Amino acid sequence: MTDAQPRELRELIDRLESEAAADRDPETTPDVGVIMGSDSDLDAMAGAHEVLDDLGFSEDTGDGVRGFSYETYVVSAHRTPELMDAYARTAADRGLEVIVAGAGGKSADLPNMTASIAYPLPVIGVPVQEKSVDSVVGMPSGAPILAVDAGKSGNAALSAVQILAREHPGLRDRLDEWRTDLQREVADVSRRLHDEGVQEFRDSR
Ligand code: AIR
Repeated sequence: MTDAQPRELRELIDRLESEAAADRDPETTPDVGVIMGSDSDLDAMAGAHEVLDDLGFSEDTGDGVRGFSYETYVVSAHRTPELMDAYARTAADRGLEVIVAGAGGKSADLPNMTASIAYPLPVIGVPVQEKSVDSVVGMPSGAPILAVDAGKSGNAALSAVQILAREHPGLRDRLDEWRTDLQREVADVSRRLHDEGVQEFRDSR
C-alpha cells in the first residue's frame, strides 16, 4: 500500500474486507459477482445483466437482498491492482459462488488475474473485444479460467447459473424454462421467415 492511495479506493477495499470478515447471512449475500475493467465495458457486459435479470436474479446494490442475486463493480487490473486483489481475495468470504469478469483491449488481464487470486472460486472470463481473447484465455497449465467468446457475456452468465444450479434444483428449472423460451423464439422466427417470405420478414424487423 502506498501513501498515495486515494481515500475513495481505500474505502472500497475496506468495504470488501469488512464484508468478508462479517458473519453475514448467506441468504443476503450476492451469488454472482460481475466485474469489468471499465464502465466503458458496460454495453458489452449488458448481456450478462440481462440473462441474470431474466433468470430471476436481483441486483444487490448493498441492501442485502434475499434470494439469488448479483453485484457489479468496475475493477481495473492495471489502474487499480489493489482493488482487483481485494475483490478476488475476499470473493469467497463475501459469499460469492462464481465471478463473471470482463475486460477489453489487448491487455485484458482482469479475468485471468482474478481467476488466479480467487482460485478455487470459478471465474468466467469475457473478452470484451476480439483482440482481448488471447489475453483472457491464455493461461498457463495449472491456472485455469473458464471463458466465452468475445462479447458473449450472456453466455458467461448462463454458465455461472449452470454452476450454481448444481446445488440448487430451482435454478435448474429456470434454466430449462429459459431454453424453452429460446427455442420458442427461434421456431417462431423460422415459421415467420418462411410463411411471410424473405422481403416481408425483412421489412417487418
Ligand atoms: N482495461 C481497464 N483496465 C485495464 C484494462 N485492460 C480495459 C477495459 C476496457 C479498456 O481497457 O476493460 O475494455 C478501455 O478502458 P477505458 O476506460 O479506457 O475505456
